[in-house]
Amino acid sequence: MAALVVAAVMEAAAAATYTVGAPDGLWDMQTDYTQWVKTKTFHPGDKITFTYSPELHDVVEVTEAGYGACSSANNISAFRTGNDVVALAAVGTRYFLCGLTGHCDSGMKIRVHVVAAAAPGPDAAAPTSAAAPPSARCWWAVASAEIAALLLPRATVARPLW
Ligand SMILES: *[C@@H]1O[C@H](CO)[C@@H](O)[C@H](O)[C@H]1NC(C)=O
Ligand SMILES: [Cu+2]
Repeated sequence: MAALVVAAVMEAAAAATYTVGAPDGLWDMQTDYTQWVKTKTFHPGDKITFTYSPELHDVVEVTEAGYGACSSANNISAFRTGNDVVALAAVGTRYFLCGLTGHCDSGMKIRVHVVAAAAPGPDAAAPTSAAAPPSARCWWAVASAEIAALLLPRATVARPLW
Protein backbone atom coordinates (compact mmCIF):
# COMPACT_ATOMS: atom_id res chain seq x y z
CA MET A 1 0.00 0.00 0.00
CA ALA A 2 2.79 2.42 0.91
CA ALA A 3 4.40 1.76 -2.45
CA LEU A 4 1.16 2.59 -4.21
CA VAL A 5 0.82 5.86 -2.31
CA VAL A 6 4.40 6.84 -3.14
CA ALA A 7 3.83 5.98 -6.80
CA ALA A 8 0.67 8.09 -6.90
CA VAL A 9 2.41 11.09 -5.33
CA MET A 10 5.32 10.79 -7.73
CA GLU A 11 2.96 10.59 -10.69
CA ALA A 12 1.17 13.74 -9.58
CA ALA A 13 4.49 15.58 -9.40
CA ALA A 14 5.92 14.10 -12.60
CA ALA A 15 7.50 16.59 -14.95
CA ALA A 16 5.85 17.16 -18.31
CA THR A 17 7.34 17.99 -21.68
CA TYR A 18 5.33 20.20 -24.02
CA THR A 19 5.98 20.66 -27.71
CA VAL A 20 5.43 24.36 -28.30
CA GLY A 21 2.35 24.96 -30.46
CA ALA A 22 1.34 21.30 -30.61
CA PRO A 23 -0.90 19.63 -31.50
CA ASP A 24 -2.40 22.15 -33.92
CA GLY A 25 0.87 23.91 -34.71
CA LEU A 26 4.55 23.95 -33.84
CA TRP A 27 7.11 26.76 -33.64
CA ASP A 28 5.83 28.60 -36.69
CA MET A 29 4.24 31.80 -37.97
CA GLN A 30 0.64 30.66 -37.65
CA THR A 31 0.25 29.53 -34.05
CA ASP A 32 -1.26 31.87 -31.47
CA TYR A 33 1.10 31.25 -28.55
CA THR A 34 -0.88 33.43 -26.18
CA GLN A 35 -3.78 31.03 -26.64
CA TRP A 36 -1.52 27.98 -26.54
CA VAL A 37 -0.02 28.79 -23.12
CA LYS A 38 -3.48 29.44 -21.69
CA THR A 39 -4.29 25.74 -21.97
CA LYS A 40 -1.22 24.70 -19.96
CA THR A 41 0.14 25.11 -16.47
CA PHE A 42 3.92 24.95 -16.32
CA HIS A 43 5.74 23.82 -13.20
CA PRO A 44 9.45 23.70 -12.32
CA GLY A 45 10.90 20.54 -13.84
CA ASP A 46 8.74 20.72 -16.95
CA LYS A 47 10.33 21.13 -20.36
CA ILE A 48 9.25 22.79 -23.58
CA THR A 49 10.47 21.68 -26.98
CA PHE A 50 10.68 24.02 -29.95
CA THR A 51 10.28 22.00 -33.14
CA TYR A 52 10.85 23.75 -36.48
CA SER A 53 12.95 23.81 -39.59
CA PRO A 54 16.26 25.54 -38.74
CA GLU A 55 16.37 27.07 -42.22
CA LEU A 56 13.16 28.94 -41.45
CA HIS A 57 13.33 29.88 -37.76
CA ASP A 58 15.37 29.95 -34.59
CA VAL A 59 14.68 30.35 -30.88
CA VAL A 60 16.09 33.16 -28.78
CA GLU A 61 15.45 33.47 -25.07
CA VAL A 62 15.16 37.11 -24.16
CA THR A 63 14.29 39.37 -21.26
CA GLU A 64 10.86 40.86 -20.72
CA ALA A 65 12.11 44.04 -22.42
CA GLY A 66 13.43 42.04 -25.38
CA TYR A 67 10.10 40.26 -25.62
CA GLY A 68 8.17 43.51 -25.61
CA ALA A 69 10.44 45.09 -28.23
CA CYS A 70 10.93 41.93 -30.32
CA SER A 71 14.66 42.41 -29.88
CA SER A 72 17.18 39.60 -29.49
CA ALA A 73 20.10 42.00 -29.08
CA ASN A 74 20.51 41.39 -25.35
CA ASN A 75 19.47 37.78 -25.43
CA ILE A 76 19.83 35.25 -22.66
CA SER A 77 20.50 32.30 -24.97
CA ALA A 78 19.88 31.19 -28.52
CA PHE A 79 19.00 27.83 -30.08
CA ARG A 80 19.00 26.66 -33.65
CA THR A 81 18.82 22.88 -33.87
CA GLY A 82 15.18 22.68 -34.92
CA ASN A 83 14.48 20.49 -31.90
CA ASP A 84 15.44 22.65 -28.94
CA VAL A 85 14.54 21.40 -25.49
CA VAL A 86 14.36 24.08 -22.81
CA ALA A 87 14.13 23.12 -19.15
CA LEU A 88 11.80 25.23 -17.03
CA ALA A 89 13.85 24.80 -13.89
CA ALA A 90 12.43 27.47 -11.63
CA VAL A 91 9.34 29.51 -10.88
CA GLY A 92 9.24 32.68 -12.97
CA THR A 93 8.46 33.95 -16.45
CA ARG A 94 10.49 32.96 -19.51
CA TYR A 95 10.41 34.79 -22.82
CA PHE A 96 11.28 33.37 -26.24
CA LEU A 97 11.05 34.71 -29.75
CA CYS A 98 12.13 33.88 -33.25
CA GLY A 99 15.13 36.02 -34.13
CA LEU A 100 14.51 36.06 -37.87
CA THR A 101 13.57 39.45 -39.25
CA GLY A 102 9.89 40.17 -38.89
CA HIS A 103 8.90 36.86 -37.35
CA CYS A 104 8.51 38.09 -33.78
CA ASP A 105 6.57 41.12 -34.99
CA SER A 106 4.24 38.69 -36.75
CA GLY A 107 3.56 36.98 -33.41
CA MET A 108 6.32 34.36 -33.26
CA LYS A 109 6.99 34.93 -29.58
CA ILE A 110 5.98 33.11 -26.45
CA ARG A 111 5.80 33.98 -22.77
CA VAL A 112 5.79 31.06 -20.36
CA HIS A 113 4.77 31.46 -16.73
CA VAL A 114 6.29 28.77 -14.52
CA VAL A 115 4.36 28.40 -11.29
CA ALA A 116 4.93 26.32 -8.18
CA ALA A 117 3.26 22.93 -8.08
CA ALA A 118 0.00 22.86 -6.11
CA ALA A 119 0.48 23.11 -2.36
CA PRO A 120 -0.46 20.08 -0.26
CA GLY A 121 -4.04 19.90 0.94
CA PRO A 122 -5.04 21.50 4.29
CA ASP A 123 -4.87 18.14 6.10
CA ALA A 124 -1.28 17.52 5.09
CA ALA A 125 -0.28 21.14 5.69
CA ALA A 126 -1.82 21.46 9.16
CA PRO A 127 0.97 21.30 11.77
CA THR A 128 -1.45 19.71 14.27
CA SER A 129 -2.18 16.68 12.09
CA ALA A 130 -0.81 13.24 12.91
CA ALA A 131 2.82 12.45 12.18
CA ALA A 132 1.89 10.56 9.05
CA PRO A 133 -0.15 12.52 6.49
CA PRO A 134 -3.59 10.97 5.86
CA SER A 135 -2.60 9.81 2.39
CA ALA A 136 0.25 7.76 3.86
CA ARG A 137 -1.95 5.91 6.38
CA CYS A 138 -2.78 2.41 5.30
CA TRP A 139 -6.46 1.78 4.69
CA TRP A 140 -6.46 -1.24 6.98
CA ALA A 141 -5.10 0.79 9.89
CA VAL A 142 -7.96 3.26 9.50
CA ALA A 143 -10.47 0.48 8.87
CA SER A 144 -9.44 -1.61 11.86
CA ALA A 145 -9.60 1.42 14.16
CA GLU A 146 -13.10 2.19 12.91
CA ILE A 147 -14.15 -1.46 13.22
CA ALA A 148 -12.78 -1.61 16.76
CA ALA A 149 -14.72 1.55 17.66
CA LEU A 150 -17.88 0.04 16.21
CA LEU A 151 -17.41 -3.41 17.71
CA LEU A 152 -16.43 -2.41 21.22
CA PRO A 153 -19.85 -1.21 22.53
CA ARG A 154 -21.68 -3.76 20.42
CA ALA A 155 -19.52 -6.59 21.71
CA THR A 156 -20.34 -5.56 25.26
CA VAL A 157 -24.04 -5.72 24.48
CA ALA A 158 -23.76 -8.80 22.33
CA ARG A 159 -21.51 -10.84 24.59
CA PRO A 160 -24.34 -12.36 26.65
CA LEU A 161 -25.89 -13.64 23.42
CA TRP A 162 -22.73 -15.48 22.29
C1 LIG B 1 22.61 37.16 -28.60
O1 LIG B 1 23.30 38.23 -27.98
C2 LIG B 1 24.66 38.35 -28.35
C3 LIG B 1 25.25 39.46 -27.54
O2 LIG B 1 25.11 39.17 -26.18
C4 LIG B 1 24.73 38.61 -29.83
O3 LIG B 1 26.10 38.66 -30.22
C5 LIG B 1 24.04 37.51 -30.60
O4 LIG B 1 24.01 37.83 -31.98
C6 LIG B 1 22.63 37.38 -30.10
N1 LIG B 1 22.00 36.24 -30.75
C7 LIG B 1 20.92 36.37 -31.50
C8 LIG B 1 20.38 35.12 -32.09
O5 LIG B 1 20.37 37.43 -31.69
CU1 LIG C 1 10.75 32.44 -37.35
